[in-house]
Amino acid sequence: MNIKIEQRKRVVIITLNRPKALNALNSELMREMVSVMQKLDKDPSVGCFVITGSKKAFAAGADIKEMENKSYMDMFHEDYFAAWEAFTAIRTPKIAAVSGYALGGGCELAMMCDIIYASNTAKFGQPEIKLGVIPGIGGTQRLTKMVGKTKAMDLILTGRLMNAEEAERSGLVSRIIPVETLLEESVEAAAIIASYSKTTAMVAREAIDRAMELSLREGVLYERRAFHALFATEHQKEGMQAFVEKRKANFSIP
Ligand code: CO8
Repeated sequence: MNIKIEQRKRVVIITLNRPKALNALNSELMREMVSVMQKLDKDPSVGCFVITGSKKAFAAGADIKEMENKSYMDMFHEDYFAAWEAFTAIRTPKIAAVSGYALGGGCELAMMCDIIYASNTAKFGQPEIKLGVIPGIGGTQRLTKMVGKTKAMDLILTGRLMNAEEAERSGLVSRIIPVETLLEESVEAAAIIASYSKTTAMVAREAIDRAMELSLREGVLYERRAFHALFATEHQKEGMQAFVEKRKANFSIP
């Protein structure tokens, strides 16, 4: 296995584990990760994922050695890396806990998660231009939406790396956490998310993701309909009753 999986109560930690290749993302790793997460996505006891790497590297990109000798026809017929689409379709919330290098496909993997926490040592970049290619797992699109056109152009055209402070300032990263406590604090945040209704969290993240795609008017309508739909759940009843009765809500009901 190219990943390690650990469950802590309702949080599943997935650690990329190809240390000799700085966690470069090859096809095998991608298949393992997607298949494990697809199964756990359906498990009501799993409320949040934390995806992490090592101190030195979250992931130093797609595996250059695997790609090096491929032809256009190989890439096209394999639809190389299209399976990462299945990763984005996983509906359980996902936190990327990034330490060290998050480059190329590594930065793109972090951006396919819902939240990015970075350690003070994190370095983000899309240096594909140095290899004669461009980002291929959504980098030109997601980075542009997250940090804006001029910063995305700067990063992708120069191939330079961005430290954690700049990444937070640019809106790519939501918190910077000391490297020693990155995983623990990320798991704590994941446990908070996982303590709420999984249904509600799924609906919330879907609504936020719509903001990347829809006009404001359509997005607000989508949100309102999703809000209405939550009144069909026991979790809305429990959450509101608990508030009125001045007690903690119990979202472990099915
Ligand atoms: N792929 C394969 N192996 C890698 C990768 C990688 N992306 N990154 C590092 N490694 C390997 C090195 O080859 C080396 O292996 P070995 O010991 O066998 O020589 C080992 O990891 C350690 O790496 P370094 O010795 O280079 O370590 P340094 O600390 O000196 O440098 C860096 C660390 C700066 C991260 C450096 O390794 C580096 O620049 N790596 C490449 C970064 C990069 O260019 N990433 C983008 C990859 S392309 C990509 O992600 C495109 C995605 C789109 C594809 C989808 C198509 C549809």
